[in-house]
This record gives sequence, structure tokens and C-alpha cells, in this order.
Amino acid sequence: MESPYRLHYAPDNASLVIRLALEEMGLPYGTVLVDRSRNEQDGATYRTLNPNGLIPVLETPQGPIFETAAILLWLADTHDQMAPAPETPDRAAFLKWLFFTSNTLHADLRILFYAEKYIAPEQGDALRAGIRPRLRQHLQLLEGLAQQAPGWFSADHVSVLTLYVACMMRWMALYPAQVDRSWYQLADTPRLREILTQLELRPSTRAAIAAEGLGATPFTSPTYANPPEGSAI
Ligand SMILES: N[C@@H](CCC(=O)N[C@@H](CS)C(=O)NCC(=O)O)C(=O)O
Repeated sequence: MESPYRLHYAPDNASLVIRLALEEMGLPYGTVLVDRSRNEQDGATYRTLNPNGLIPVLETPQGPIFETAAILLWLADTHDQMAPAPETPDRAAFLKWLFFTSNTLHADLRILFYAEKYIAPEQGDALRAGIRPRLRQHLQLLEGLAQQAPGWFSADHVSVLTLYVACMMRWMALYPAQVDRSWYQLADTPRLREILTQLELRPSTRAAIAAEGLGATPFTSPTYANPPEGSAI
């Protein structure tokens, strides 16, 4: 039977979060490479799936879904896995941190990665310098959450939120390639480091490493992707 899910992806892009979730949930899925070297995400065909021109998109029986957090929440609710269910007492806390991760941490990261989309190129360095302290603050908030160790954000249990945060920490260590990244030190967040270390042992991570060429320790000591197809940027 054909899988109901098709992930539009580029290696080491935000689609990685969705790949990890699909693997972790044990759901069959197909993939469609978005060719970033040709800016395919910006083209008319891709924009019929995501008018925003961003990766990822997951095609589902309910139509294409874009926005990483929306896809994660939809998968978690549809398959009753990897997030507190709507009627459970942990749901509210889980939701607020998922939305914080999506609309604050991820949005600020985009400013770091794509400063030139937000400001004139000659002001890019200043904008990046301004956003780094915010990112450090966001990580400290997540470190505090990891210290509380709720069931949906701890080293003992993988949720869609842990996958999302882990990927963003990977990207902070690697991108943008040509600018200073010493502001990001995994040692500053030891509880988050425990989560990432556990995640690296999981079959879902091994599958993503093989599919996207992510290297042996993609979260705790990442290296640039060397994918079998496509490119990260
Ligand atoms: N808010 C979006 C952000 C996704 C995003 O930033 N995708 C990047 C790849 S990691 C992208 O498509 N970049 C291409 C571009 O900005 O043109 C989400 O959560 O899905």
C-alpha cells in the first residue's frame, strides 16, 4: 500500500525535524527532494504546496501541511504519539513550549541564518550580533525546562518538542557557515546536552543520518551534511 505521507525535504533543513518524527513514530513515508541549489522552494510548483516558499511540507490525506510545528502537532495528535494528548493535564504546558520554540526560537534563528532577508546586506553583521543574546536566553529557558524534566521534555522520553529543539541546536552549531559561531556552546546547557546525547542513540536518528548524511554525532558534535542527494543550502 502506498504511504499516505510525502515529505518535501532538503538535507539538514527544517524537514529533518519531520523526518525524525515520522521515523520515531514508525510511520511509512515517501520523500521528494527540494533542490535548494536551484531555489526550488521559491518556484511556482512548490508554492502551490506552501505559498510561503519554505521547507518543509508534508503531504497528508488532509492535504499539504506547512510550518514545522503544525506538522509535528498534527502528527502527534493523529497518531497519539510523542506529545501529551489534548485531554491530559500536561497538554497546556507542552503547547506553550512548542509554540515558544516555533514562533520565538525558530523565528529568531531565521534572522540569524537569513539576516540579509531582513535588513540591508551591510547591516547583516549588526543584526546577527543583536539576535545572539536573545538566542542564548531562549536556550537558557529551555535548559530550565529540561531541569524540571517533564515527561515530554527529558532525556528519558522523546517528544516532538525534543526533536525540534535538538535540530535547532544542531543548526546553531553549524550555521551560518561563514560567520562566528563561538557564541553557541553546548556546555552552557548541560541538561539539554543529556537530551541530545540520548537522542543520538535512537534508531530514528540513525535513519536520518543515513538519509541525509549527517555524521555520527549530529546533535552533540555536528559536522556539515554530506547527503546522498541534494544540498543543505
Ligand atoms: N516557519 C517555518 C520555517 C521553515 C524554514 O525556515 N525553512 C528553511 C529551511 S530550514 C527554508 O525553507 N529556507 C529557504 C528560504 O528561506 O528561502 C517552519 O517552521 O516550517
